[in-house]
Amino acid sequence: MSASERLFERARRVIPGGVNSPVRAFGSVGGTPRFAVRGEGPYLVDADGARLIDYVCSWGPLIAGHAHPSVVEAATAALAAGSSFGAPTEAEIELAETIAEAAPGVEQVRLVNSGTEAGMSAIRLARGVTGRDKIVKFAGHYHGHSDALLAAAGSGVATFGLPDSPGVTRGAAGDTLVVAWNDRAGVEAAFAEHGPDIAVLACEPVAANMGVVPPDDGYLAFLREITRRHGALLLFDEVMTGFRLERGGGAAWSGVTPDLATFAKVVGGGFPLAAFGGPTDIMAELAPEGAVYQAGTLSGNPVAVAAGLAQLRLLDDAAYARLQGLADQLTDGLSAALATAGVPARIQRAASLFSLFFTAEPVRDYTAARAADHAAYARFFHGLLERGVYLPPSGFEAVFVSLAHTPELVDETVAAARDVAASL
Ligand code: KE4
Repeated sequence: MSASERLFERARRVIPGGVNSPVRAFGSVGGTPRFAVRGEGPYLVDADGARLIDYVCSWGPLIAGHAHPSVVEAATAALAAGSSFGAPTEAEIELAETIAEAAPGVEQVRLVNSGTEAGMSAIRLARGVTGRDKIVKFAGHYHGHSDALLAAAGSGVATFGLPDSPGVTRGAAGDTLVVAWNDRAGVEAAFAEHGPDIAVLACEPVAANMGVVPPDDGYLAFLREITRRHGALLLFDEVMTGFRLERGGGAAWSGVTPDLATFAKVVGGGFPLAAFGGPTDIMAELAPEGAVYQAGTLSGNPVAVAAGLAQLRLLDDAAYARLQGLADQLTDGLSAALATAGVPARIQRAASLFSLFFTAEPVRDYTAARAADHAAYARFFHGLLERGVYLPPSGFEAVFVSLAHTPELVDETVAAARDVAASL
C-alpha cells in the first residue's frame, strides 16, 4: 500500500471524502489522490517521494510555481510582523491599487478570502445596486459554491454531475436563470422574459470549469450590449482568468469591460485571498459607506496580501510571453502525440490556459464538454501520472503552466504523452 493510499484511508475516517475540496478526490479519474508533502518550483512531491511535474499548480494560484523565493520571503516577513490585525494596512491599499490598475473598469476593490466569497458578495452588490432579484449564469460556469450560484455549475459540480446540489433551496436558486454558453437565443429569451428583473449576468470571460471553452467571436460584446440595454450589470468572474490570460485578465484579453469583476487564485499567491471590484459609484454601495453588507474577519490578511503582491510583481510582459511560449510548446506537443496515435482529441485554449478534450468535435458548451470521452481522459491522466506528470485529475479542469516550468520539462511531458497516447 502506498503512503498516499494509507493517508487517504486515514483521511476518509475524519474528513468527508478524505479531502477538503471535492475535485481533489480523483472522483473523475478514479484511483487514489496523491498526498502532497512539498512543492518545489514546477514540482509537487507526494507522500511516496515521487517528484511530479505539476500542471495543476493548486488549480491556478501558483503562476510563479511552488514556493517562489519572492513569495516565501514576503509572506515570511509579513508573518513575523503579525499574522492579522483586524485593522486596515497600507499593503491592502497597494494590492487594491494593483488590481484596479490592471483590470479594465475596476476603480475600487474589496478584498475577501475566496473566489466563492467574491462571487457571492458581487452578486449581492449587483442586486443591491439595481434593486432587482434575478441573476443569469451559464451552465458549466463555476462561480464558487454560494447557493444562488451553485446551479448547473462547472468544476467539481460538473465532475460529480451534481447539477443542483441538495441543500440549495428553491428560494435560494429560484432567481437564478441558467442558459447555455455561446448561445445567443437563450440569453435573448431570458432577457425578453425577465429583463426588468435581471440584476446581473455572470460569466467566466473564458469558461475554464468545464474544460476551457472560450467565447465565440463577439459573444462577450453581445453580453455587454444586451445587459446594458436591459439595465443589468455584467459580472466577469476572473478568478481563473484574472492575471492569468494577461495582466488585465479576460477583460483586457477580450476588449470587453464588465461592470463588476471577481479575482482570486493568482492575486493571493497561494494564500486564501480574493477580491471583487468595479466602478466607484457601484462599489460605494458597499458597507460601511453604502447599505449592502459584506464583511470578513481575515479579509485583506497581511500575510496573504504580501504573498499576492510579491507574485503580482513578477508578472510583467516577459512573464506572460514565457507562459505563452510554454503553453505553445506543450499544446503543440500534446496535440501531435495524440494525433500520431490516431486518438480523437482536441486542445481548447485562451492565452496560456488550456484543456484537453477527448473528442474530435469542437466543445462550445457544457453539453458538448460532458459528451467528450472522460474515460479516455482518465486513462491519459493516469498514464502520465505513472510517468511523473501531474495533469488536473478531471477533464473539466484547466491545465496550468507556471514561470517555474521550463522547455526541457515540457519536452519530458510530451515524451511521456507520446508513450501514453500509443497505448490509449
Ligand atoms: P474558491 O472559492 O474555490 O476560491 O473559488 C471558486 C471559483 C470561482 N470562480 C471560478 C472561475 C473558479 O474557477 C473557482 C474555483 N475553481 C476551482 C477549480 N476549477 C477550485 C478547485 C476546487 O474547487 O478545489
